[in-house]
Amino acid sequence: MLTPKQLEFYRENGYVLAPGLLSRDEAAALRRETHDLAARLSHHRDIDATWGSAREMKEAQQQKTQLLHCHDVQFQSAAFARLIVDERLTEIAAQIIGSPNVQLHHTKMFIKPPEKGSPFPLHQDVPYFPHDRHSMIAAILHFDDAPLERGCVCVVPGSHKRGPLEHDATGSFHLPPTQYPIESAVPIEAKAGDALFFSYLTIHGSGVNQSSEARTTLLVQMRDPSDPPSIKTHESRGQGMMLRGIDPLDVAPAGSTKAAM
Ligand SMILES: O=C(O)CCC(=O)C(=O)O
Repeated sequence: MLTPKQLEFYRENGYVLAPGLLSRDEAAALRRETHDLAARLSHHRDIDATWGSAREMKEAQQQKTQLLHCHDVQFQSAAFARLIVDERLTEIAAQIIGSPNVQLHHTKMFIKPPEKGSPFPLHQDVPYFPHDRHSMIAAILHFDDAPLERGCVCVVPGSHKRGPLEHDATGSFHLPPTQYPIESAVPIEAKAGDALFFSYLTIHGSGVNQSSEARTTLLVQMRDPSDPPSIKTHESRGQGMMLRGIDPLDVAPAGSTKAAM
């Protein structure tokens, strides 16, 4: 649970780090799970998800970077299915969202490989999946230590109060890097087991992993189930799963109940 002070920090800044949400042993086990999954998937397809804009920027600096990725990992391994309903995660999500009910939007694992882990230009998540009441938050669970040189997540404190901003929609949505350089954001260095929570309105991104170790994370995107999507977009297989509480909107109309089988 967050303390009232941590919750107040979140309301002011649009993010909060929950140190040691998982033990280091749990983080190490989930790291193995993530890397095993990446190895399994890589046999069959290219799982590099480097943003087009990040690729162009790095190519201009003659640097080839990589970002190993998979969406909705709870369908790939039960360890992730257990993790996303873990009360240590969902209690904090409920506190931040301000609802006893927490619904999954999607999950995604990222491995930024050593020395060449791709950056994320600064952006908000809202253009990808806007919702009417902006209840959407992300929790980034760290399975490795993530100091600045490993490409830790960086945020612009208080930017969630600015509402949705105009993004460049060529390729991936991001803010103009000249106006919003990554260096203008605050690095949130984290330890394995820490979880970073932030609003989908908070400007965030991350730099290149220049270290000799991978940066491994799982991002869990969650919302209040009574906050409807503003447009039909970014739908995925796991969307709508209840991680905590109930879905008050998913009630079958009278007379539509199927006969018991
Ligand atoms: O993992 C990171 O460094 C940032 C991820 C991110 O910004 C996103 O998926 O929207």
